[in-house]
Amino acid sequence: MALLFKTSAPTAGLWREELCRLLPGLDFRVWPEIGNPRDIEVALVWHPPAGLLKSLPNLRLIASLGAGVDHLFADPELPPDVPIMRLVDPHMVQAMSEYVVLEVLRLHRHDLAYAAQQGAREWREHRPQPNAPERRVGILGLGQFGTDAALKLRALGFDVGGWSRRPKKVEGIRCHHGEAGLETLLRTTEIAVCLLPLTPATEGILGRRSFALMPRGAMIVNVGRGRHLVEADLLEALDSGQIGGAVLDVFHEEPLPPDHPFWRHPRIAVTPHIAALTNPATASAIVAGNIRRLRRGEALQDLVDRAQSY
Ligand code: OXD
Repeated sequence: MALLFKTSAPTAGLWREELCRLLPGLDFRVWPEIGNPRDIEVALVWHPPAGLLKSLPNLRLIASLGAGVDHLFADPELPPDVPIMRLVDPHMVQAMSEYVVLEVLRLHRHDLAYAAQQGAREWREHRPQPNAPERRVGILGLGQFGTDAALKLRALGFDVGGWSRRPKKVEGIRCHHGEAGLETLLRTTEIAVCLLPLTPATEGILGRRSFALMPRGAMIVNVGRGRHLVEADLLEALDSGQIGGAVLDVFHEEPLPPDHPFWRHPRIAVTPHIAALTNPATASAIVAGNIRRLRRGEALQDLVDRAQSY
């Protein structure tokens, strides 16, 4: 069986080593050295060029190199009948929660303002400083990532609410769903964390309308996708004071262009899409598990629901 690997990250060597150890005899090919396209049965990819997957006539599994699969749905020629798996790796869930907890704490404790003050050698307290139980955090997206982050914030004492498209129950978390639920959550959210998948229904969800529903001075953390956020609306809401600060890990254009206003904005913190990096050492076992199931004709795990685009 041949597997085609494609990403711009320099991880091909690590993946080859791990997957060939777990699946002896695997024919591991790295794009663009495809060889005979008829040999490829599995594509393990991140942002494949449009049309690449369609050009592999015997493809039986498309595996995303990350948790998100929007990069696959961006291909207008995505083969309609090949199963797609997303990476659901507990290592990434843990990494994402570390990032979310860190950034929520930074916003909660006025850390962006104190960092700016240090640069200006300014000694000034920001008040009020609520304690965690008085701070309402809203998690948009209660999948594996959102639920884990919500529970870890709850364990720190925050008052945590969450929103999902369909009804969900998470112990200790105020759970909301649907359009009306989103409005209710936003009205009570001082720090919103976006952990949603990017779909036509969630694109632009962090925009003027949502910002207006949130209490004045509310803050946001975006670890979903750049296109969840309407960038011009955020700048406007920061200028007006409706939004008090933002931590952004994902952007419309990545890398973020050097002249982008977010780089120098005093109330925006930028990180380069590192919230939860794929770890070949742990993720390879998950991909290998599905390849074994594929070989044995068993049901595959972590499959994407094409109708929902995630
Ligand atoms: C992912 C990502 O989807 O890193 O895994 O964005």
